This record gives sequence, C-alpha cells and structure tokens, in this order.
Amino acid sequence: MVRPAIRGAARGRSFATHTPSIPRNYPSITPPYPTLIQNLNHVRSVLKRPLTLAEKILYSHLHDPVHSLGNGRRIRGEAYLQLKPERVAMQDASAQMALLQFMSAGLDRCAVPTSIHCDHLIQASDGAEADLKRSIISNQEVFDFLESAARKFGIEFWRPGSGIIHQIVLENYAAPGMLMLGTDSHTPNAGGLGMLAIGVGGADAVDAMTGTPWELKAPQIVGVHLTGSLSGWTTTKDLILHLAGKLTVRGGTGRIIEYFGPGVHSQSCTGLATIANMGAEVGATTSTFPYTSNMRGYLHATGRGPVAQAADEAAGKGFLSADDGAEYDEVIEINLSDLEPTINGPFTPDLATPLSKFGAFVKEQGWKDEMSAGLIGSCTNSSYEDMTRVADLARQAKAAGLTTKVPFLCTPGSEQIRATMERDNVTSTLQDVGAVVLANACGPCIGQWKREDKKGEENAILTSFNRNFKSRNDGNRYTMNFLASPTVVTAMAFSGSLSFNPMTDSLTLDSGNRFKFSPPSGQDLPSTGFTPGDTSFYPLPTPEPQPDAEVIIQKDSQRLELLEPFTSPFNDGNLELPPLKVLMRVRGKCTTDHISAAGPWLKYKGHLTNISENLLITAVNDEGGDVNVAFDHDAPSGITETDTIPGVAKRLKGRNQPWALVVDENYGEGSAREHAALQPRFYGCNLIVARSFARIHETNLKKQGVLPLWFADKTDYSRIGSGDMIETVGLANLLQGHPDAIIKLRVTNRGGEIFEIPTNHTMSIDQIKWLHAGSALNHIRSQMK
Ligand code: MIC
Ligand code: SF4
Repeated sequence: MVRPAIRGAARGRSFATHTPSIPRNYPSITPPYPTLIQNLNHVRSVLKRPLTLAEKILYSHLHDPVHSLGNGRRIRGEAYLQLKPERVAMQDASAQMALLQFMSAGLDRCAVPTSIHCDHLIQASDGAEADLKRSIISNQEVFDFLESAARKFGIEFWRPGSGIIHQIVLENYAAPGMLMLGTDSHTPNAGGLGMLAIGVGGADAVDAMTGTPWELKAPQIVGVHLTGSLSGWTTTKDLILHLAGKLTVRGGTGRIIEYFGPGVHSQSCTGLATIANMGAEVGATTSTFPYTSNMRGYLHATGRGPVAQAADEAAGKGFLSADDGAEYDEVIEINLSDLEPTINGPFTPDLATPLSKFGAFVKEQGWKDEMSAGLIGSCTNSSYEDMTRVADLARQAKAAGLTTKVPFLCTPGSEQIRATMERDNVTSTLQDVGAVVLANACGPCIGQWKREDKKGEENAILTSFNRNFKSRNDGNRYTMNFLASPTVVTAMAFSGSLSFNPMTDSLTLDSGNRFKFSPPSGQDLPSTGFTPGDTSFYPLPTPEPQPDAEVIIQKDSQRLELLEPFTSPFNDGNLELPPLKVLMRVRGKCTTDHISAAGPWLKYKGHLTNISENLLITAVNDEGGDVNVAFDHDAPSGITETDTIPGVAKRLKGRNQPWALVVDENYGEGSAREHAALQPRFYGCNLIVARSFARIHETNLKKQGVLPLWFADKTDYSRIGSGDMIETVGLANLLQGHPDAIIKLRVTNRGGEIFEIPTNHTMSIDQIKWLHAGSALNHIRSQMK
C-alpha cells in the first residue's frame, strides 16, 4: 500500500514572505552541557593536562572516560574511543542501506534523534520546479520507503526540496560542543558551529541508532592558527583550497583539524562551515572551531536563541574552546592577509593554483582557454553570504549590460536559503544575468546534471563544489572540474575564459568600453531575518515512533532489496581466511566514486544486487592500464579470459571462489559511500591489501567483514597480480583476540612461486569481532539475542 506521500513538494514556490517559523524541540537540539562538563571533569582527573577543543568534545562523549583514557597511556593516534554521539543525520542515497541494516537489528525506535534528508536523488535539468516534480515521481518508491521507515522509527523526515543535508543540519541541528554522525563524508560541515560532526558509513550510523558505543581511533589533532584577515576577493573557500594544496588528499587522515587564533573570530559561521566541509577533501576525521560571537548570531538568526544561551553558559565554563597551553600534534600557521583566491583541479581537489597563476597554468597544460559552464551552490557554498556576494557581482555586471557567457547554474542549499534569496531579490538578480536556479538539492554535484552539451568532449567547468573527481558532475570523463569560490566562478562565467582574472582583468563591452568588477561584498545574515519558505517540506521535531506503521518496500522492486546477512568465512572453525584469488591490482587513485559510481547508479542505492553491477567500473587495472578490464585466468574454454571487473567478480562468486584485491594509495578516498564496501563483499571479496586506505572506507570494509591490510613494504604492491592465490598467516592469532598479532600473506603466484609478505593492520578488539562474525551487523545481532 502506498500512502500519498511527498506530494507537497510539487507545490508552488511563491509564498516566501509571511510563513510560520520552523517548529523546534529545544531539548532535542541542545547538547546536554551539564553532563558533558561533568564528564569533562572526570576526563581532566585522568589526563591532567591542558586539552584542545576537539579533545574536550570527543572525550566528554565517551561512554566511560576513566576506562578509555586511563593508565596514563598515549591517547591520540593510539587509543580506541567508545563514543556516544548525540544525533544522526542521513541523506537519501545512504539512508537506504543504513535503514535496511537498522531494520535487521529488530529495534522499534532510534536510540538518538535521527533525521533523513532527501537531496541526492533530485535531478538538475530544467530548473527547480520541473526537476523536483519529475524526480519525486521517478524516485517515488524510494521516498515512500524512507518516509515510511521514518514514521515507524520516529525519524525526522526532510522531504525532497527541503535542501541538502549539511545545510539543513547547520540551520537546524548543529550546536557548539555537540558530537554527531552523518552518513555522508561532508557531515563535518556542521563544524562551522563549533562541534564535531563526523562522516561515517551506514553501519556506523546504525551503532548510534541502536545505542551501541561508536568506536573511533582517537585522532591526532592538527592546530591551524589563523591570523590576519581576509579581504577583497578572498574567502574562506580560498583558505581551504589553499590548505588542501598544502596537506594533499591524504594529509588529514586520522586527524581532526582544529582552527584557532584571532582569524577564526572574524569569519561568519557559514564561512567556517565551508572550511569544515572541505576538510573531507584532505581526509580529515572532522574540523572544528572555538565558539564565536558569529556562531551565536547565526543560532539566533536561525531561531535557536535558547541553544545560543546554553552555549554561552557552557563557553563561560571553558567547554567551547581549547585550554591555554593545549598541545597540538602539528601546528600550521596561516596569515589570512597573505591568501589569494585559489582554483583547485582538475580531477583532484588538492591541485591548488593561485588565481594569479591560473591562466599561465592552463596555457602550460595546453588546455583550451575556455570555460564551458559555471556552477555555484551545493552543500559547501550556498550560504546567504555566498549568494549575496555573488548577487553583488551580478548587479555590477547587469549595470554594465553583461550577461554570463556560459551556462550558469545555481543550487541553493536549503528551502530557507532559497526563499530568503527570493524575498531579498537575490534570485531575480542572478536570473537577470542568465542564471538557472535548480532545486534545493545536490543535483550537478553528484552527477544528476542532465547536461546536453560537450558529451565526450574535453571541456572545463568551474564550480564552487567540494569534489572534482573524473566523470562526477556530467558523467563525461573529459570534463575538467575546477573548484573555486562562488564569486570567482561567477565573475569568470561573464568572461567564459579560464585565463580571466577578475581581480586584475577587464571585459570589453559592446560599446567598446572596458568593465572591471569591484571586489564583491555581501551580508553574513539577512537583515530582516530568514524566511523558512515552504514549511510543508519540514518534519515535525522528534516525532514519536509508530511501531504499527508498515515499512513500504514494493514486491519485486528494482530499487530496494532486503539485505541478506553475509556469511562468516570462519563458520567452519578455521581461523585463517580460505585461499583467495586475486581479482586485480588497482592502479593509482581509486576513490569511492571509482569503486561505486554515482550518477545513473544512484537509483540502485537500496538494491545491492543491482548496484553491484557498477563495481570498480572506472578503476584502472595495473596489469595493462585499462579501465574496467579484469582477467579470469580460470575461464573455461569457450569463455573469454577478459571481462569487465564486475563481470569477473560475478564469475568468481558463481564458482564460490572468495577473492582479494590489491590496491594503491589512499584507497577509498572521497566519500562515506558504504556501497563501496558492501559491493565487493557481496561478490565474495574477503581481503583488500593496500598501500594505504582512506579512513571512512577502511572502517566501512571492516564493518562489512572485509579484512583491510596495509603493505608493510609498499613495493610489495607490484609483486602480487591477478590470478595469484593468497592465504593469510597469523590471522587466527588476531581472531583469538590479540590485536597485536602480525599477519602475513602467503602468495602463490601464477608461475607457482610461493613467497610471504608482511602486512600491518588497524583492527581493534571490537573490529576483530565483526570480522569473525562476518560483519558488524551479524555481531550486533548476536549480542541482542
Ligand atoms: C558525495 O559527495 O560523494 C556524496 C554522494 O555525498 C557521498 C555520499 C554517498 O555516496 O552516499 C559522500 O560524500 O559521502
Ligand atoms: Fe550533496 Fe555534493 Fe554535498 Fe555530497 S558534496 S552532500 S553530493 S552537495
């Protein structure tokens, strides 16, 4: 039975002014400061040293501070922390698997307040209204599933059109000193409000939702000391683009970035959120900032005065900033006055070029000096401040008689931003110069852009998004996506050329006169307050679970499939993995986008069998250098030895032959997408050995019962090839509860040569139990019996 769900979304969008405010349940959105401060006192009695802000927030959320931190041992980078997050947020693409896993745990409510946000499945094609209508229809059964599960378990359900998860979290749930989990790698965006918000896979979210302690290896803390001030064209986006260039996509792994110093206090709260958002691009666990008066202002402006008041009190007790003398594992100094606008890319977010050198860089590379589209907005940069700064440029250009030279698309981050932009004539100003305003959703950022031009052609787009991996936005692997601030993207869209530097160059008008932009100016917060827009998109706060409600999954659905528990490879009592066939050696950058592509595949996020057809389809095979090519050395006669990667994976599954992958550096970089772990496991992968792993992905693999091992000697990577057999030596010792166990791999290569290679691992005592059980969920289930 399908309830008439989610129809309100297609409603007109013209009532932006006199609308009621967003309903709130303050206790559910205010961190329990008195308890946290009391916990912190316990922590202090054990640690007896000045603490960083990140440590305060993290350790005050420990289940048992004394036990976790005791014995005076080193914590950061070593201890495993058992944490109690206060809240969970999930987006529609990842929520499907998370809920399917939560449902199999058999509980009737979530242990912490939880929200679902419908944002990833909305297309970007003809403009907001038409796109939203069409996307609701084409994803109806998924939205019905999510909404019905939300109703059953008491989850706040943000309808399609309400906005992008991270913007909504910042506007509604984030609060200084809070610890929350989100099933999306850009969850750290909420750090803009001085909290720790951590991106995880669905199975980790299920820990928090079932009240199981959530485990995190205590990160190291990097301090970034900000002095000076930003001016002119330079924004907080440029700060993080610059830092990404310095740290690279691996520099933040296993670390929290904590900003401090006078430069923090001069930034708007949403500007800080942009910085925190893109901490994901350097692999950081999360990023945070001390409580500032701009955060207080933002809480008031978004209708959360009581939260601000509680935060003020907590700040007065020293909870919301670092102690004097707190030590960081590394300190990076940045003088904001020295920064200049920066453009990063293509194909990786850490290739940073200062704007003044960008034209020369484009020339050196031999690329056409042409920009083919400009896109602004997304969860990274769609604040009121961003939009009013951009509108200032549009106003200047309009007065000079200019319109954008290339398609110019704008995705507002939330319904509240959209409605406020509309009320304050920001939208009309952008439209006047040619902008198309898309639905409040991820849209082009996640490959939902139905782009009709430049198919298969090399071309360059500029976006204010956070991520720029190949094929991500329009499915064209030759589209080079350069990341920049919304103002730089906008100004360049009026020129259409990549070498245009709006700070120094001018444009020729039809009259023959020259026009030069003045540095943009905007407003942090709307002077007449935000307007919530269409409140039918919004949920009631903390709804009561309805245990009798049915979770809607249509029979024979191609979009949703109940999950079958994975079988443990140790069920026969043998504590080493069975002999594994190496499927392939993956070369170079292999992000979660390569392992489980998005775009057209987003529709199968709730159907493991169907989505697994995309396994590693854009990965490069190191043997031969081809994309999506693998070798089946045991192919029976009459069957080709070469097939696609999912093709060979399926053949191995069909033969009940468990397998392994050999992979390169920072494997699984990018997102929290747990499909990238579920899919190989589904086809029978038990082990992945890497030069290094990205944090969230490594945990996702462990959760699904895949053993991640690190080459002790990275040159061993090239000694193993497809078709080789691998056996584990020493795993039994680990499984018997010895996290210090050393695991070696005994390789029998295709020539019959046998050799052993040493590896390292990061398995904690609890993670060993997941591996043993075949998955974390199997383990949780066995504990609940
Ligand atoms: C992304 O930006 O890559 C995504 C799509 O938001 C992902 C989540 C997903 O794949 O479900 C992320 O960042 O975690
Ligand atoms: Fe959505 Fe893009 Fe943000 Fe991911 S990075 S949440 S796809 S807007």
